Amino acid sequence: MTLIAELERTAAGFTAALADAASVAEAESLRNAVLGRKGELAVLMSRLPELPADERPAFGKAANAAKERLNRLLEERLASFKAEADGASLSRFDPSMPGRMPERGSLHPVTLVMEEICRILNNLGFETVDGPEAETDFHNFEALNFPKDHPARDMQDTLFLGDGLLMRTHTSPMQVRAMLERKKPPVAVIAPGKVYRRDYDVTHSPMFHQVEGLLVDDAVSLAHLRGVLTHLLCELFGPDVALRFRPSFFPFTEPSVEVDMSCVICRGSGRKSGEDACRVCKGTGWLEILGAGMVDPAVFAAVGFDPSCTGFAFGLGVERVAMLKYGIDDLRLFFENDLRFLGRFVK
Ligand code: 2U9
Repeated sequence: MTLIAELERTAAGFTAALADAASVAEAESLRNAVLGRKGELAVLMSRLPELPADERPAFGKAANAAKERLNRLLEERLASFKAEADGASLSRFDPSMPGRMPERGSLHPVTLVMEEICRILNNLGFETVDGPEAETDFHNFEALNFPKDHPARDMQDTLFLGDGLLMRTHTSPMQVRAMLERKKPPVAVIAPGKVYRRDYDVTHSPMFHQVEGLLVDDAVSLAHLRGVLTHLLCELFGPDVALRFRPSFFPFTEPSVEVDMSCVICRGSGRKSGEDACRVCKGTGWLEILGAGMVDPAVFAAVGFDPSCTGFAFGLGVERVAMLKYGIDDLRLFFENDLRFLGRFVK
């Protein structure tokens, strides 16, 4: 068979096989076998010297033309495979299916409760203040009348950062800063935020949240404190909540009180009888909810206020309020970030 006849036979074979190819892979293997570097066409072209010199240009031209034509046919076939695949995936698209809804985020229960406490107190006229979480000994302890040897200043209780800084152990330093900035009464501020202690067990987290309040003015009394706290707790837990003040001690307040509220579960009844005793208040009818007192004159002196001015202050733990409000019995749930838990607090 002449070389030119072999060329024609190869081209015809390629065209027929391409028409029969059932997949991209089959078409690609044909490309290799016929058009590849060591394919049938390359072999035919390498036999050019077998021809008489005057027939060589015509054969070269025919071989190049065949190569171009077969390449074009192959590209067209590959394009038709792709179009078929696109069409098939389009036919699997069902426009009547409902869309996939993106998951909605929600605020953390601690944030929700902290914002609610702030809203209630802002409505009474308290202004929210902010401040650094890394504090000085002066703002966190000294100005708040903590003696130099107070156990809270111990390495065991406070996270020290070096360079004279520590992680604030309460939100009070923000109120110290507010008094230093305002220079004199009146001061009516609340300080919400994170606080840190070297404490870690089932009922303590090294980071938790507080909201503290401070009112400094002429003739502020424990009665004003009681009025503000009654309003706050009734707004948070319902209008029938009763309050009880018990004597306590804090370096920064004198007198100091622990504030109890009537149990939100048994509504103060305690259900004292044996088996049936309320598990939340343990049958006492009361729950410890916050600490408070009249600002110690030593605090006023430390920030340059007239030590004869009067003021009350209070502080509450936000996680504790959230646990009682939502009936959560394990503090650790707040810090595990399990979406099954967090997703239950969508406003
Ligand atoms: C200034 C002066 C006094 C804030 C107060 C408490 C009492 C208190 C605790 C409640 C639960 C902290 O989260 S907790 O462990 N707080 O008992 N806090 S009086 O007194 C201040 C604050 C600022 C300048």
